[in-house]
Amino acid sequence: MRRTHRTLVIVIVLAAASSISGLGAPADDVTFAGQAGPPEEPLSLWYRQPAGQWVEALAIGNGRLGGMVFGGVGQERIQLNEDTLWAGGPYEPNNPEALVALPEARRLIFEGKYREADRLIGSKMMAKPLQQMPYQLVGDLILSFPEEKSVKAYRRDLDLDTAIARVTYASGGATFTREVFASPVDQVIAMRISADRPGRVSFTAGLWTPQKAAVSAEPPDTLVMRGVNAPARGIAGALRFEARVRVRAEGGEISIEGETISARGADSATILIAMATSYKSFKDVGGDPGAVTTAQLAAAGRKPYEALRKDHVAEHRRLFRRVALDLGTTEAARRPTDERIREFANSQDPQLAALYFQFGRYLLISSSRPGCQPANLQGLWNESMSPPWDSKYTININTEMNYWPAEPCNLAECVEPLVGMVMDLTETGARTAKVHWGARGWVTHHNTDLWRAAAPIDGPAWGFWPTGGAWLCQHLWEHYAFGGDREFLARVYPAMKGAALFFLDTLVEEPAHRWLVTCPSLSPENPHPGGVSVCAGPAMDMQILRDLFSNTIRAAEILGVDAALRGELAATRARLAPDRIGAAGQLQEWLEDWDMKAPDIHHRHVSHLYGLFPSAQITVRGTPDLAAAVRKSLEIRGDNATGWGIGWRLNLWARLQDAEHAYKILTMLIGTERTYPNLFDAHPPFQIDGNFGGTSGIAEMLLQSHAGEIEILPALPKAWPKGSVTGLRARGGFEVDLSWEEGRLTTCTVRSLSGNRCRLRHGSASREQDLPKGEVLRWDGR
Ligand code: FUC
Repeated sequence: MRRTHRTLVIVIVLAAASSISGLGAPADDVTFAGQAGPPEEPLSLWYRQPAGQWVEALAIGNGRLGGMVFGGVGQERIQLNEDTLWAGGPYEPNNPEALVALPEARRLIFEGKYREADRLIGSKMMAKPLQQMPYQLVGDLILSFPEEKSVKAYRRDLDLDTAIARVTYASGGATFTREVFASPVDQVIAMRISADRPGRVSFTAGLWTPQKAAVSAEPPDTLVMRGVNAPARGIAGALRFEARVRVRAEGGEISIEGETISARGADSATILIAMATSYKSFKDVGGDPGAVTTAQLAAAGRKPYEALRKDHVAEHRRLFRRVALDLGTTEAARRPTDERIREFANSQDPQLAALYFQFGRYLLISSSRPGCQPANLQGLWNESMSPPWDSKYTININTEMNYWPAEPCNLAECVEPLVGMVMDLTETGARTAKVHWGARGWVTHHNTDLWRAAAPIDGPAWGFWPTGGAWLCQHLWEHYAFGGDREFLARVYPAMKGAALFFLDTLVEEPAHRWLVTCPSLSPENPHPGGVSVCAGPAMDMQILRDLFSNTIRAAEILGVDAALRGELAATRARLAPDRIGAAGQLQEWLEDWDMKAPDIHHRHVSHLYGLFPSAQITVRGTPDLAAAVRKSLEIRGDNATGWGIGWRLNLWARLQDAEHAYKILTMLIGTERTYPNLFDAHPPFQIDGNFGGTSGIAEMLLQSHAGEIEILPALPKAWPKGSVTGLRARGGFEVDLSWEEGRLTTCTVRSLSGNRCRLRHGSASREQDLPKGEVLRWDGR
């Protein structure tokens, strides 16, 4: 549905779009007239003005290549990323001094001398260098268009169903359209610039980068940027990279001027961008980015634009269309996305929640396809040489949160890059386990990077946490729990076993109860009343290890291996410190009842609540006392937090099955404080985990499957009285479609993918039956 153009005139003077080009581009100083209506596809982000800031630009990606599309009229900027362009090269961060200090650090902690322990750990037991390598950018493609004084009906949008960003406007009697997408099929970013009148397409294309690189033109139609990556923290850059841009015009002329290419008087033009680095693996940088980009550009160049577009859309839809969500729609849905975000908390706009949900799925498809790097703190999209927290992998919550929606939201193959990273870490983390802890198996602390560094970084308050790898292993098990792929389990079992062996070797007995605990460790980033974070046996570690040991035992049983190890793991599991309820009725974060005395009781992390979500050790029906303690802890902590902190709270309230509280948290997430105009999550600054936590949380409100049964509409808020969802996945190998009216289930359809017994619950009603593979069960919840 297109809104008829109104005569109302809005005037927006844009800030100069960019000061970086040096391409003689006119700054956008354009009058915007004649309001554009919404795009036809309701799953679109759209705006009536170009992006002024990076967090207004629209993200495209094929898992490996990323682009941020600004949509300026006089100047288009497409900020470019390639997911292996990080600083540094293969390096060894392990510190041989660490192991010598380990017994003393443990003694100090068990004697309650936490500050002394912190000092010792800080001086002797951290990685060298103390920080890892940052993720960086390729640069910008800048297109300078002829000067425009005034344009009409300007609109830019991102259609989530086609994964195509678009800019349209009218000027001088012609309507101009730009389309841009990152093709997972042809491994290029493709852009088409067209006008509905012949001969009207003219522009100059150039490349800019802050990297050490040179741009040159290769006749007749190609720009090439060749560079080397940056050093960081004393580690030399070891990568070469190349970006190649080809401009093709239909009609008109193409010419090369210096390091730019111009199209003049064309009917339309197609721009193809290929990018690659010499990265082959965390220990091999011997790739040939020139050969790769040349071949990719040649292959893509042989296909007509329409064929590139068609293949891209089909591949995107193969994943994207597996899940459809309808929460109802209102007039608000016809407004531009930035306005809707501003008003979400006070408007009736259920479709924005559905859009946010699908945007999270879109982001995962766009930043984490098989064969690529996993989604980092910013997914794939980064415009800085020194981004916040280096845009790495923070494993004490952020990386895991990125992957929470993958299995339930039917994007299981998007986990593959994470699995690949875990398998790499079994190698680098084995060195760290040996050098830092004198242990078998492998370990990863709270961060890693492209080079899979596994040693503790930053400082003891953040980095001295040995449980990161164990948490990542949860995703290996969940992939099996949802998909039932025995071959996959056999492939990843060595990683689970190795993670478990590390803890068999490093758990120590604490003096008070003789429980087995991690030490030194910490409850992620939260200082306790001892004034520092380092401690023994925080609740989160114990919960993660219960999962790791249980999953490893189950996997070994399924695969019929390691009988003796199973026994050892079960015996050790039984001796881990249990979850405990403190004097305030809260779930204790530490071995001691410190929660109410901790310096920051509203801390953003809620690590000890891992047991409720993402784990299933605590459930509302199975362990009601512990679930009540989690609720108490959440109340004490408060609702407000960083973007991901709110995302985690959303999932927790959904698991507590408190629909209205979950919804309240969702309104905090989808509001201007935690969501930028382009729907990116605001920590702030931009961090993508909150997007994924939000998508996962909405799924958890509609369907849960962690407690041995599929629970339908466990946390449906009043704001969504009528709706439907298709294609959600449940553990045990099921795909579920639901619809509801007046807040009550009308139909539920369960498809069996693995032939397991199916247990359903809706409120107090339940149903249980065998469901052979391929068969479908329909239930109305009564
Ligand atoms: C953890 C969090 C911070 C931030 C960083 C990337 O350290 O505590 O809030 O998200 O990761």
